[in-house]
Amino acid sequence: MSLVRPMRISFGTLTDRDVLLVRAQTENGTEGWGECVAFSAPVYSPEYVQGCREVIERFFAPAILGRGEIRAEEVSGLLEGFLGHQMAKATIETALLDAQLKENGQSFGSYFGATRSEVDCGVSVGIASSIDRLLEEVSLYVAEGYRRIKLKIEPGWDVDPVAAVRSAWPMIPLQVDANQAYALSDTEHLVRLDRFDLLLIEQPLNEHDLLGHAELAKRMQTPVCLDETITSLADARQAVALGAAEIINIKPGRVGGYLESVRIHDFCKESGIPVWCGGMFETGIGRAANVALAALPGFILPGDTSGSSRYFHRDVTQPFVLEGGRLKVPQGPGIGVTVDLAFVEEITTEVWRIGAV
Ligand code: NPG
Repeated sequence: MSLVRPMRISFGTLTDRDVLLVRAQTENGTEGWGECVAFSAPVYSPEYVQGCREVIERFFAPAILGRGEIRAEEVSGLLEGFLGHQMAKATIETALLDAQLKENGQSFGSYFGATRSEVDCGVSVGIASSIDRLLEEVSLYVAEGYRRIKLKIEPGWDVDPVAAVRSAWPMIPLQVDANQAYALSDTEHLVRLDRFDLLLIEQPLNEHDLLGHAELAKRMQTPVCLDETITSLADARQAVALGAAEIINIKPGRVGGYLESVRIHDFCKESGIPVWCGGMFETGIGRAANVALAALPGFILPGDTSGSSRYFHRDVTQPFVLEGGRLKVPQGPGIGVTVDLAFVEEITTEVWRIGAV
């Protein structure tokens, strides 16, 4: 699906998304959907669409099928022997959870422990061709009612664009995301961002550089938030213990699913670490589940849970539309949104059938 507004960041420009969807069916014929957040190329994480497809078909499906009805809660244990591949694992777990909750008549939000019926929404803005263009784009989002703006930064595109946005909107909640584009030796430069009253700086350094993030966190006033580094609850515990993460972006695909996301949320809530829900340009399928997760009490910062119109001309579910800068948490069973099967079929390029379907 092609993106309405492409996103340029330090590792390239994303103009479209090749979306891998898993449609699971229980013995009773109930269907569940899972959306894989991997991109076509392994640029954000080592996972990519065709790799996820392969690992699911070759390893995960055989480990799960043939065991009778298994519960979504058992998926991570059954797949534990296979290393990594969190996004592919999350896809399977989510599809099974959707089917399971549909059979029980329970929504994702109620199952996760959501305490809100709507969530505050933020939007992520890519690197623009000029500061004027950036201001134009941000003003569109502000007019749409977004409650927080996130600007992508990289060396050469940081202090000036942030200063321009801050001076145009002195009060707007603002944060920046570097997607690992800096080194610890850039600390003095990054400290110049402190005067813009930012909510956070996200993943400034390499994903493996926990000690670097801990050092930077000591030297910057702006809170350091981790994204790519956190692929599990264990990572979150370590990062918090080291002082490398003062805030965590929870992306369910990156951490192996919604169940691990809830565990990370619970740990962070107990530890006084704010969390927010990240985005991976999900269609309405993944977005519905993200919005449900973002309704948990520890998600105190607005997420990258933008309206469908930020991403696609037409969504594969009913579109998510912002009202007063918020999205409503779906209340129906499972993900709580209906998949437009005819449209999905129309845009499908490949289908794999696994098991007795
Ligand atoms: O709103 O879904 C969204 C996208 C939010 O910026 C976003 N995603 O690093 O968090 C990120 C990021 C991203 C952008 C990741 C482009 C990979 C490529």
